[in-house]
Amino acid sequence: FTTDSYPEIKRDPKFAEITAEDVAYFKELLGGGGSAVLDGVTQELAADDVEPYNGDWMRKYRGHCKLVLKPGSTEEVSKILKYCNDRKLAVVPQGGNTGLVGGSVPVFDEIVVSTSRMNQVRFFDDVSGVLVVDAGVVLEVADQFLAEKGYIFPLDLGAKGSCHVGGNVATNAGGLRLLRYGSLHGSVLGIEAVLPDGTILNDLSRLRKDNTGYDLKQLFIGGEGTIGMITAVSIHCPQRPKAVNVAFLGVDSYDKLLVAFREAKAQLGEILSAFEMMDSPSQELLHAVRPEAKRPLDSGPYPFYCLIETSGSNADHDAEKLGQFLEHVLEKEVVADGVLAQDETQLRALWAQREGIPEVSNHAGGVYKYDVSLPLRDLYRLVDDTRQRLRDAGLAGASIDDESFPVVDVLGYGHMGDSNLHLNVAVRRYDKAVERCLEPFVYEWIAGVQGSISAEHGLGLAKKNYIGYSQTATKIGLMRQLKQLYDPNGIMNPYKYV
Ligand code: FAD
Ligand code: 2HG
Ligand code: ZN
Repeated sequence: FTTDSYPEIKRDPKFAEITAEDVAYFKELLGGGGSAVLDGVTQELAADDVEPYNGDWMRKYRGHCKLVLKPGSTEEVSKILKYCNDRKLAVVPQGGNTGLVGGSVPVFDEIVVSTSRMNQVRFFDDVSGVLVVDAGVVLEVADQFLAEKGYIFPLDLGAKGSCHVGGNVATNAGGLRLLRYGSLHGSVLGIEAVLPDGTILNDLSRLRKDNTGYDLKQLFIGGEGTIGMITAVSIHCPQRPKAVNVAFLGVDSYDKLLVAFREAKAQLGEILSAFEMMDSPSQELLHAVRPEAKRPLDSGPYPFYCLIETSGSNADHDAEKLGQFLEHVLEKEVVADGVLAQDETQLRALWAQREGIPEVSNHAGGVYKYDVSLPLRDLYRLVDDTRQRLRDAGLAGASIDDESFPVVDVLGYGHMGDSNLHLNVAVRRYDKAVERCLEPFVYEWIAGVQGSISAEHGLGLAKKNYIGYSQTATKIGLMRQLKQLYDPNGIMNPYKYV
């Protein structure tokens, strides 16, 4: 871990410390499977048992919580939050703990309230496609349930095997097919949430249209656990496409990639379901870490690659369209080489070229991640400028094998179809000099082109000091007022962005 402690953040003395009486209350409430208590409070579990809840996926942020609570129902969440609010005990809601901005783990000794035991499908209607699930249902489990009914969850991402639907909604996750299925702000129909004082907000609407006043659920979508805990979600799910086709292309320049994207929209229109971009450093790192993986193209390497997916209802028609598109862009020399997946195994292998990048990005020791929205034309320039800046500062070399530099390489990839770049600076160790070189440089750069410092991962702890680069003082002021309204004691996910 880079951050065992946060010298710049002080524990707020208004929060109480957990006592043996508190633990006794929670044990009484939750019984056997519901509470895990760290050695030192009741001597029940060793520190190791709490460790996974204290550390994040990147091994970058680390808290010191002593208590993890696993309620099994909304009523239990309500009792927990009411008790914590009365006692002024701080709380961190946690789903699958796959978040990438340090929002899902405590900073000090906040109590983790995990949704892992709230994992039931509550309702599904196979005419409307409306699904209602507990917040702790794993995304992939929800999608498999839907697959059996001929439907698909309108969100997919690399962490699907671990992340929870509640966590997805709390972060307003975007993922690999936002281009097709839109944002959760559109597909989520309703939520059930518990407010810090224990009030249960039952807004589990199953209606697509409902214009009766302020749409309060939207505040919880992307709220990152700062105003309440989501306990269930109602979501509109589309029919599962019968035909899915994937192409993987090598491209000689970013300008040509822009042309390829425009052509894909023009020629594949209604069946286009993903347009993902990967640069050469991200692919080289992937193959350096996984030498057994076969490269999709016989030619190359190319400075850029893209993965194009189509989803439709007629396999022959879609394959023909994608084939014609590929022929066209090859003939016009927009792309240099390309391959079409011939079966499910190849399709998965092509997706692995893209989905595997986050996992290899911190292989050498660590990674600085920037998840940003930028105007498409400027998107890759940020990667070039960042790489140059690190080289000029003597922090990055010309080759990933040169171990005398802290930086391994600068990777650019992401959801190009949504103008969402993932800038990853892979490092051998977390290093203050690298961090100072990157921040606020990256955020200033983004603000300079009117981009957003967080496209889909949220702000959490990582970006709490930088929100002003993307939001006006007026909006930040309103956010603070809303936080005060919903959570006057400030117990929900403190020290994070608001
Ligand atoms: P956690 O990490 O547990 O929590 C995330 C935040 O939500 C925290 O602030 C937490 O306090 C809050 N929270 C969690 N549950 C609740 C709840 N029930 N009520 C209120 N607040 C809650 N993200 C994308 O957007 N697109 C991607 O393509 C994508 N790909 C990823 C790939 C990998 C390999 C990994 C590791 C992560 C990826 N992510 C992506 C980031 C992450 O998976 C998503 O943000 C995910 O939605 C988080 O869900 P979770 O259950 O793990 O939430
Ligand atoms: C993805 O699109 C995720 O793969 C993760 O959003 C991006 O790790 C990252 O930077
Ligand atoms: Zn992403």
